[in-house]
Amino acid sequence: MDLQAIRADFPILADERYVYFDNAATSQRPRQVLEAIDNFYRTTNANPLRGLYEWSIGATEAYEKARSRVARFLNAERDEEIIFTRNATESLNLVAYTWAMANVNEGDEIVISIMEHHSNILPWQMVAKKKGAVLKFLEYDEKFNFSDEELKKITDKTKLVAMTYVSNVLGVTNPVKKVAELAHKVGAVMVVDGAQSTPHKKVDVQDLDADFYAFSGHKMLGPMGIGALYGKRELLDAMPPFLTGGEMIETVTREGATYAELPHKFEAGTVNAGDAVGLAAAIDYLEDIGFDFIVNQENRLSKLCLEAMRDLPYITLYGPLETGRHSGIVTFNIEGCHPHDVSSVLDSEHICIRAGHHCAQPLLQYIGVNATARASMYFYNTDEEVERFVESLKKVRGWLGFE
Ligand code: 7TS
Repeated sequence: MDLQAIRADFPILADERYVYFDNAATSQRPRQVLEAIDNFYRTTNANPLRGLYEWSIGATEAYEKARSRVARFLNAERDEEIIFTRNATESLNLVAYTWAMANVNEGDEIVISIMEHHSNILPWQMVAKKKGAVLKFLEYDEKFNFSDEELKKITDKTKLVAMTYVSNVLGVTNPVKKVAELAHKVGAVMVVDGAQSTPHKKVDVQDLDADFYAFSGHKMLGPMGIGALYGKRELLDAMPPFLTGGEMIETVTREGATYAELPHKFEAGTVNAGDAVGLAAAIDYLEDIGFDFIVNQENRLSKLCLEAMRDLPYITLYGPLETGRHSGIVTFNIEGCHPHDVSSVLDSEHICIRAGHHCAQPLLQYIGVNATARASMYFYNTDEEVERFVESLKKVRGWLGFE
């Protein structure tokens, strides 16, 4: 695979002054995705799912083709198990407001992990509060694993288990398939937050036996404003709608309404067809590159980065020692320097990283820090960029007056 040819597909990467290491926040987009969106609006645009004329029918077809593409990508059994949303956050809220509000009751328990992004914490806190349920946290051990003892928090009282497949701070992959099995043994549903896994690994929702799987398009080369929720059909069918209004109905009278079949029951209002088409193009691109290449490249870059950083005595690294467990994510602090200052110094060298709590405050409290810096690499990043990043890191303490 020719990395320079891959980079040439990404217009923004042509400006080589910049090193973009904030891919866990959002990825960059190749021209194939930009062109697919552009082409939709130039040639196919009309309001999908309602018009009876050629353009509207074309827009509907493009939208439904994109849904099929997502279904195939995740190995969903049926297209109607894919609900388009704005992002992973909306997908998780959909499950909370519909399935959970209808099925979680007083005294029931919801189990999540301490590693969750706020988007996979707050919806469950809301449900627990409204329903008088108990929210429990699974804590990981010194090797970043959940022990069998810890997993015993999943009990007969558990109604729902939610866990991120890949952590946006530690980069580790969690055993969601095993946890789904434990959840199912006690009759609970398993919600997987796939925001950080879908960009980096082949996902098979049937193999994982996830009941729900949420992800965002923008972290995997797609546009912002489109994501999806996979849900098993029997569950989605039995759930009440989330948002109500146009397009999600069958009939409406003065007194009430009956709802449309799946997936439209969960897609109220004019849908985001242009970005769904962009997401399908992103999936085509990722599959053309292949997840073997993506995983190898991320692991190689993580290794290079971690090995260089380990030699710097003033750096604390968070996450496993094994370089192959990082999914391109390297989280760290520099002794005496606030991560915001680290990020600002790096910015002056055009190096883009994230600093702060990464929307995972309970995790940072568990680690015992208020904030960290985070470099997150994707398959289009290069060894030279890692070297530039590490060289700049070596200057940070000097610039901040420590040396
Ligand atoms: N879940 C995880 C594990 C995430 O990393 C993120 C975003 C979300 C959910 C929410 O995704 P959204 O597209 O709905 O916003 N994570 C990050 C991050 O690490 N830096 O910026 C956003």
